[in-house]
Amino acid sequence: MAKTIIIGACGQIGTELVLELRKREGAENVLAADLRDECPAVLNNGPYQKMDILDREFVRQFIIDNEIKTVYLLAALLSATAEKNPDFAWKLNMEGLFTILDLAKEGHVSKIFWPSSIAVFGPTTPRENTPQYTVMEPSTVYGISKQSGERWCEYYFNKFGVDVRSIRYPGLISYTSLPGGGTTDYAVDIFYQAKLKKPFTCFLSENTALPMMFMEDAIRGTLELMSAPKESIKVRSAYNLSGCSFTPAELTQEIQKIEPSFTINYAPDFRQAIADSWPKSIDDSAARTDWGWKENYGTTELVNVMMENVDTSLLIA
Ligand code: NAD
Ligand code: AKB
Repeated sequence: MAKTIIIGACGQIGTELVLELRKREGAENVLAADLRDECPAVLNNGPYQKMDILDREFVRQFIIDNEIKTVYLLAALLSATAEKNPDFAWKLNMEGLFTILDLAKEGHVSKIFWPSSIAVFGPTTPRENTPQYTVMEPSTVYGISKQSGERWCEYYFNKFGVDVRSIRYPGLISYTSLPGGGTTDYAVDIFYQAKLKKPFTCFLSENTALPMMFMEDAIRGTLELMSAPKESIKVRSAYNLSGCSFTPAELTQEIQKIEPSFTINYAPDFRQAIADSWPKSIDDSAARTDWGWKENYGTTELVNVMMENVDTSLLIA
């Protein structure tokens, strides 16, 4: 079995992606790598390597020496954190991508997954049912880095035949690890407060609709895209992918069906402007046609599974 590495493995997506890949490919074949000295206990069932994606020479040598053939590059600053440190966000979100694309161009790596985001869209994009191909003028440094990354992925595929695949993830909702600094994080944080039976203060206004997805759907979609035959992948920038779409008020109503005493108040901050520049819902017909994407979780299913599984001890871990 050829080896696979997940760089940025200790984050919200990485944790669940590593666990699922280890189930499928065997724990010893799936390397988790991240900046941290040690990985979280949940990833102790397989190999871990401390790695800074910005250390180009170390990353190159490690991947070549270990004959790693598939790379999932997840390390990045997300939208809210990136706005606080735009120079570093640009550096982190772009330099690592070139390191991995170049390894594939030179023939060391055979397949890459690099995630894009709904942040590639901007205030001039049609916001309802946002098409795969449309106006894209992102207004955040995060969105600019994801849009540029998409263009470079497509370029490396067209010029050098690099097999790089990507998804424009919506906001991802999960309970295994906490989110890492995005504009959609409220839709995870809210469940911890509901479970603690505390009121929740939302940093977005009540009618802000955003595309969202339960993590299990996102991981399954990612692995379906990665195992699809090369010929069926028609989009080499990144695929739109839709799960569900809701506002904070709608999410609250669903939570109140399970926890009737739950209350929310609204104190929009700088993240409101970011959310206002993003789509409300996504047209993902290209992913459905090309490689058979279909979501399993709507808003009600997502709320049920989150309320059942959120473990508030993660907040102090
Ligand atoms: P996260 O912030 O939870 O995790 C990122 C991980 O990368 C962290 O464990 C961090 O320690 C690690 N990291 C940071 N700098 C690093 C470096 N220099 N070298 C190695 N590791 C480093 O992020 P996430 O939510 O898991 O997102 C992963 C990817 O998916 C990102 O590219 C993000 O833009 C994209 N994405 C996420 C979402 C979402 O809702 N979570 C939505 C759209 C796109
Ligand atoms: C964020 O809010 O930054 C991420 C994303 C949608 O890319 N969750």
